[in-house]
Formats: sequence, C-alpha cells, structure tokens
Amino acid sequence: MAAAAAPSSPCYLGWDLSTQQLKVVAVDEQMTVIHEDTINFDKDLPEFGTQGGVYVHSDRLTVMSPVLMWVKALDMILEKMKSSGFNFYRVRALSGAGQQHGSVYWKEGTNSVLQNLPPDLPLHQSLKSCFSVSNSPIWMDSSTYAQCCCLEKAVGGAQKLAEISGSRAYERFTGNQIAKIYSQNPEVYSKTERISLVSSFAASLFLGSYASIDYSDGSGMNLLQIREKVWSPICLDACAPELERRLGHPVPSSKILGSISPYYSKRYGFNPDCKVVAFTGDNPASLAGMRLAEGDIAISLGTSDTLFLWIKEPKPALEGHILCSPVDSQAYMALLCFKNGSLMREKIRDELASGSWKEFSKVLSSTTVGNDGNVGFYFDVMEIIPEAVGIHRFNAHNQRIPDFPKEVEIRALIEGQFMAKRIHAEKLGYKILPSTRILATGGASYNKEILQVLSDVFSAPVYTIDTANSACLGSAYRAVHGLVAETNVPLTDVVKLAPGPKLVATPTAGVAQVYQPLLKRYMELEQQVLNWTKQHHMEKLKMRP
Ligand code: 5FX
Repeated sequence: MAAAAAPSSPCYLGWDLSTQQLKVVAVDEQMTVIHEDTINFDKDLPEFGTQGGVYVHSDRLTVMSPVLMWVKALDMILEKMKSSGFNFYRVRALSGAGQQHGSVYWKEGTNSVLQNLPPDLPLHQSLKSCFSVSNSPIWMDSSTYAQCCCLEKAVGGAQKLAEISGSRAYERFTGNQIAKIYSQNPEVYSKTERISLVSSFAASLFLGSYASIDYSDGSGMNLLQIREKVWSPICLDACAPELERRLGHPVPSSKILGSISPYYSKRYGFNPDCKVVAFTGDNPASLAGMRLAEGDIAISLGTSDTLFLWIKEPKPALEGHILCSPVDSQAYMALLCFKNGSLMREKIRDELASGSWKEFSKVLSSTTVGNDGNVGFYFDVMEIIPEAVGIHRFNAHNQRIPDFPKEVEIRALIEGQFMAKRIHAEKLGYKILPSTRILATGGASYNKEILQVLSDVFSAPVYTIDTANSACLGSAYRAVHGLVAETNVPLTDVVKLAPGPKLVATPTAGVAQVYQPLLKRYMELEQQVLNWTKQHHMEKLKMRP
C-alpha cells in the first residue's frame, strides 16, 4: 500500500472513459501535460472479448459494453501509474468525461459498497455483484425505435420533445434506453437503485458514492429540460416509473461533488483533500479542451465524428442536438454526431491502403480537389445524420456506379464525410465567415492530408491542439476550473497558460468554386440515398417515417 508522499507542486487529472479506451492526463499549474496513460479495452482486457470496446448483437442494432471491463480498466491504469512512480499526493482535483448516452445500472444496496471499498482489493473485485445490468447499453445502440415513438407521442411530437430536451427522440439517448430495459425486464429495473451515465458512473468510482449527473451530459438523455435544467416530469413518466429517484439531482457541470474516496488515499496515496469535479460527456469535455470560442467550429474525428458549436440561444430542431454548455451556465452547445467516423476510414484504409495511414495519405494527396465530380456515401452502419445506410457511389453525371478506382474511393470517402458535416452545420444555421476557425481533434487530426481536405471543403483554416485527446485535456482543465468556478471566473481565464491551437491547414486557392456546386449535388444525392434506405431498410431497421 502506498504511503502518502510529501506534498509537491500540485497537478490535476483528466479522465476519459471512451468507447475503445480509458485514458488519463495530468497537467501541472502551467497547464503542461506531465503524464498520460491509456488502457485499450480489446488489447489490455482480452478476457472480455470486446471488439472496439463493444459487443454488437447479431441484430446489428443492439450495442453494449461490459461494465466490469470499465471498472477493471480503472484498476489497471491506476496500478500502471503507481508503478511508473506517479505521485498521486500532488493531485488537487480531478474530473473526467465519458462516452455520451451510455448507462450503468447499480443494484439495490450498492451505495454502501461504494462507501466502504476495502483498500486491499481492486475495485472490480469489490464491485463484481453490484450491477443489475452487466452489459451497459452505449451510444452506438439503435435498438429503441419503439421507445422513441412512445416518448415523442407522450410529449406531443418530435419538435415538442426537441424544445423540451434539446433533441427529438434518438435511439441512443438514455431515456429511451432506460425505457427499453424497464419494458423488457421490469424485475431488473425494480432492483436498480441508481442509474448513472458513463460519466457519472466514473465519477462515482472516485467519489465512493453515487455521483450526480451534470447538466451538459444530462442533456443527452431526452429527459432534461435544457432551459430550466430540471428533469422533465412528462419525459420521466413516459420512460419508466419512479425514475427521478433513480437518477438523483442533476448538477452544474463545474460543481465539486466532494473529496476523493478514502479508498484511493489508502491504496494509491492520493491526498484525502483531492476534489472530484462533476464528470461530463466526451463531446462537452472536448469543447472545454479546445477552449472553443463563439464563432469557432470544432470537429472531433474519433470513433464517431462529431461537430460542435458554441451557441447563446438554443433553437432545437429535428436534426442535431442542443446541450447545456459544460463551461458556461448561460450558454449552450450544438452537437451533430456522425456514427461512421474512424471505423469507416480504417475499413477503407485496410481494404485499399494495406492498413497504412501513410499510404492512404499519399493516395489522398495525389488526387484532385472535387474528385472529378465523383461523390460517395460510406455508411457501414446506420448513420445518424442522415438516417441512411450502405455504400453509394455516383459519377459526375449523378449515375450510380458499383465501384471507384482506389484513389477515387479514398478521396470520395474523405470529401464526402466533410461535405456532410458542412451541409448539416449550415442547416443548423451556422455561417462560415472570413474569421471562422475550424478546431480539429481526435485520432484523425494527426493526419495532415485529411485536414487539408477539411480545410478545402469548409474554405476555412484548420487548427489543432497539442494533444489529439481533447476530452481528457478538457477534463483536466475542468478540474482546475471547478476549484474556482463558484466565483464566476471563466474557464478560459484559468487555463490561459495552456498552449494555443496551431494552424495546420489553409484552403487551397480556388477551392470554393469547386465545392459550391459539389456541395449542392451532395445534398441532392444524399436525398436519393435517404430514399433508397427507406425503400430497402424501412421494415428491417424500423426507421421512423
Ligand atoms: C454524441 O452524441 C455521441 O453519441 C458520440 O459522440 C459519443 O459521445 C461517443 F463517445
């Protein structure tokens, strides 16, 4: 057992419990990253047999992750840090992020187990019988069509639900997931004492008791009234009985939830006074990590691709999501999520570029802007925006064709992914101005050739921050900010020592003329792809009309 080390200069931890990995960064008072660690679920925890951190059911709609794998990953990463000599006593505060929408079901009586964790045992041993649902539904799940219809009906339609909760009913949103568990397994639901999001679940592990859900991640549930920041009684009632007591009270995202559980002081040598600041969703945490300012557009190129904007006045629509801002109690963030992100890019890379990013990038940069009018749609799994599936290729005359040559395919994939993002951001009311900056993050933000296409399609400069892992960094920033947030100091003031974003790509001369007509065509072809999906998959995938 680690004895408390002598205090030295403080540091702050930021965690990210994402789909494929558990990650942590430590920053010092100058906001310099002093430590990073990762546990990869597939590689480091092979006993759970996940692929990409998840189990995909044979119906292709149900997607889950084993909750004990997440707990074991935390044990592992802390042990790894301890053996590398990391001084836990320095940590003044920690916060974290989780993949959004996923949910964890704690069995009756578990809070007292959390409050009395024996320091000589790893967490996964103490918590092994604490979950009423052992495989947690996650954001990739789209099996709750029936529950979405019920919820929209109960509140008076999709637009009404969007006005209340920031989004129309989405299959992956937590309220619908809870409703499915309740309707299929009322016994399991009745034995559930508390329901956490992935973010508040991770916070609970550090706090040693059930942690509150924060407003920002709470906005991804179809249950929170985003303006009043309280649970919506009508939405709760439509999903499951006595849900409010199972969710606890939502809290501001910058709230200090309490001090770290004595378990961590005794086992790892944390200072007992280390504060746990509310955890939030990975996209809100990325917004903090990138220090997004009004007018900027952030694009995260991860397992899912997401695009987010800082907004003052929420205008929820039938497409996209409005979430409470994680860093400013008066503001909101708009979020668009595209499911076929890096997994799709990796698939094409493996098929056409022998699994090598270098080769992929070489081919990409050898092709011309606009791809000679060839356009492709690459939706390996049912996309969120647009609700379409399949691979669709069109030549310059808008004729469907079965194949593209390798280099056309690679450019069609990347250009198509970015054209979709621009079109749907503009549909949300976003205008690209001469001052627009695109802030890119996530795995693919290391790839200069991909970022060049992004810059060209948007006709705007692209910046990146030092680490591609903005959710982790944002969580560390939020830990620093949490200590002073009550005095209304903005996050940007607290982290102003952090290195600013770096310019990595500027638009190629003349690209705007190429993309203007191409974007228009992409939009029209997207409608064809949507119609095709409706004809071919309506029955099988139970799409909403
Ligand atoms: C956002 O709405 C999403 O569903 C995804 O970006 C998840 O947060 C990925 F973790």
